[in-house]
Amino acid sequence: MEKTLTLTLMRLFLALCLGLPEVCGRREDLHAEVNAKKRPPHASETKSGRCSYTFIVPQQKLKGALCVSTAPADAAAAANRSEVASLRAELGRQQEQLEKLRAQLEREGSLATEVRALRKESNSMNTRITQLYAQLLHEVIHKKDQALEQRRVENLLLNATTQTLQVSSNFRELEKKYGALTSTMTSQNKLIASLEKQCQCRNATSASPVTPEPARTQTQAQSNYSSVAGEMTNDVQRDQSAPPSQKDQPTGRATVPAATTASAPTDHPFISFPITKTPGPWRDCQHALESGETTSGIYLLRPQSANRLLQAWCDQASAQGGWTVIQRRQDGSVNFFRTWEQYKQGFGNLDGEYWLGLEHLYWLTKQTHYKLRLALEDWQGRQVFAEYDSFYVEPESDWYRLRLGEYQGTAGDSLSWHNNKAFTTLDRDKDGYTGNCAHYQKGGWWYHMCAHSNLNGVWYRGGHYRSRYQDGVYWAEFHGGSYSLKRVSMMIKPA
Ligand SMILES: [Ca+2]
Repeated sequence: MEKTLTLTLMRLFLALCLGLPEVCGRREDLHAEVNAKKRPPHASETKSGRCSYTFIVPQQKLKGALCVSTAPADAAAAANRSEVASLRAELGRQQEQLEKLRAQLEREGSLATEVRALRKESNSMNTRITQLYAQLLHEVIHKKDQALEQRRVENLLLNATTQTLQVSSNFRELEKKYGALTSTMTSQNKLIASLEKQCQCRNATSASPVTPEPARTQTQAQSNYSSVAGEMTNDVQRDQSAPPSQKDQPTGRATVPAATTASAPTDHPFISFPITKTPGPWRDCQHALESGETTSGIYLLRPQSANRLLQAWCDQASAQGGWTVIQRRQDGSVNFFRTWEQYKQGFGNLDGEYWLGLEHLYWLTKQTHYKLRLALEDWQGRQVFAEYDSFYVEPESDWYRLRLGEYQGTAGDSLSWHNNKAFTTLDRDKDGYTGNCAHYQKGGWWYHMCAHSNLNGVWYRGGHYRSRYQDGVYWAEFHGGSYSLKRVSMMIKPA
């Protein structure tokens, strides 16, 4: 009886196992083993594998035979096995699918990382592109500016080139004109020289010869002026309108033999002066005045620290006296269109028209502080003056450059414009003009570009003159540049 119950319980357990495939899968072998070990041989065992139904009944005393049908249970087990197999296959498939999905997921994960990295890279690239764009923009603007600047410079260069060409063509034209004028002047000089020769021949043949202008001299001072018929030093500057007559000559002046005057033409002035008023020598005319020499005349001077004697006209009457005359014009008797060497040493007649000489001027004004006075007179007898409170000239190495102080006077200031200018003569061009001012103004002066005053110019008779150039003896502030003054003198005195 107990054996039967145990069997029933075993079957029930088996049925439960089959109902749960996973448990059953594992338990089946165990069940088989249990069956093999514990189940005693039984009559119903012969039909094992076929039982499929289990009935649980209350424990009671069985009477009669117990019949258990096993056939349906076997069929169910078989079905369960096939189901298990199919489930297993399904599980396998699902596991396989799961593996695939995992692999895919892994792939996608790495892909996502890659995408993120790419995105990051793209962002940085965008930033860089923005930067580069800004840089490019800046460069484009800068290049535009540069191009504009270049165009501007090119235009300037073009303008400058055009101007240069124009100036050079103008210069060439002027050069041509200058050449033509020079040749005209040369031919005129030649003509004048030949006319003078003809004139001299006629005078020699005539019974009563007229003393030629260059031959006149004075009793006190020997004339050193002569009309040397040189190319540039002839009488170009002489007033041609009316030659000086006998009445222009100072009274009491005797005509000396030609052997001592006209036959001895020289550029060196003031040589062998026979008589001076007093023994001297004086430092200057102020020194003579202070020593009691109160009459105007020729005095012998020796500037301090200068190993040279010179003579000059002392004006002891005008403006308290003591004036050393350094230049005088009054009758056009002396040619002032001279060379550098002549302006350096001086020329003319000490009691007439003369130029004291730049070298003398240098040594005189080196002694002390001098002032300059210019006395001017027009053809109506009107007299004016200009004074400069300081005056000296630099040495020859600096072309006797003019150094002038403050102006005062009644003539107007026509010399300050020449201050600090070098001296220029026909053969030494030191002026600020492209050509030589001395050629146009026909004198020697501290020319600038060219002159507001030209006291060494051509002495024209009568005031207003007609000439191609402003070459008269003029003081621009007094009657302008086309009026040639009658009397002019320049003199110096210690300030
Ligand atoms: Ca010049």
